[in-house]
Amino acid sequence: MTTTASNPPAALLAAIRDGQRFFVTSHQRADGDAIGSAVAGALALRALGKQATVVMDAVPPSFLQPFPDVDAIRITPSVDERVNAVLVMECSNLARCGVAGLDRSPVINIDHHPGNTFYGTHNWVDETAAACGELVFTLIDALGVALTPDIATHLYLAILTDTGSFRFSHLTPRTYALAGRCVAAGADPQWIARTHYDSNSLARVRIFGAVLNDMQMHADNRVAILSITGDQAQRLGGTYDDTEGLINFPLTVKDIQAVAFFKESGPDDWRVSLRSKGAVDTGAIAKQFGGGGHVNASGCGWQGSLEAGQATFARLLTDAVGR
Ligand SMILES: [Mn+2]
Repeated sequence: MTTTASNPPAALLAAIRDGQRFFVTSHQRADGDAIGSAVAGALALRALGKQATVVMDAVPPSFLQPFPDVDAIRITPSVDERVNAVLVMECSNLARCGVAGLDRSPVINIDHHPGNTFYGTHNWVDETAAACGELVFTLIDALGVALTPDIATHLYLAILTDTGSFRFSHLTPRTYALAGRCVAAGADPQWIARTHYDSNSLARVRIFGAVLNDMQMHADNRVAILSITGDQAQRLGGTYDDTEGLINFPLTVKDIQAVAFFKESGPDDWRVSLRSKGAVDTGAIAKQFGGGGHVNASGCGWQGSLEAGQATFARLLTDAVGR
């Protein structure tokens, strides 16, 4: 395991040092690493006396809005201006940012995702980083920018959320050292965690309760099938947005190896999300129905009754988890 991530390429650093006007962006459906990396990067550029505007395609989710300077993000489907460079954080390809016109300017690609397509004029991709925020931290050090409480807050947010609160892979002594430096510079771990995580709406909690209560179990409790209709979500005071992350919850049960979640998208028309642990391949199942994804996370459509869909996916997932 490496304990030190790579350093930014010299040409990338020079492009930043020599430039005056920048856009900074990240991926659609922004998460803590996307916002933390982008805003920390922009704040650091401004500390160097440069102009830096964060541009994104949509307003960030409510639990990210209280973080410093998030209200200054320019929300737009496209940009016309040319700038000296666009810093693209956390995007394995440029289309993922959802803002058109950024490729009018030189692109600086900073990412830690496998499968990055090296679409930038300058590319810095390091899969050993636990968060893109780790790379941004290294970049800020290389630029000689001192951590302010606001920059530290965003870098800590990026690291905290992309590591699943220090639970996932790629955690190294370096991750903790950087988090420690954020706290020393004024990031408040309790405020950041509470603001990000304790943000559920009442409707979301009620929807989780109702869907989990109706969960069907198969294969000796190793396969779980969930479902919800638009009417149900509405009756509980929410929308499908409130089901974000719900599918991962059954996997916190030790014995459950695979989960399917049906969401009604029309009469006899369902969106099916699949999740699994270990080698249980949900991607191969999704592919049979014209969908796709990875081994542990995939999705597809189902045309037919809910009952028939539940039976079909219960059988396929039971086969997948094995006897
Ligand atoms: Mn990330």
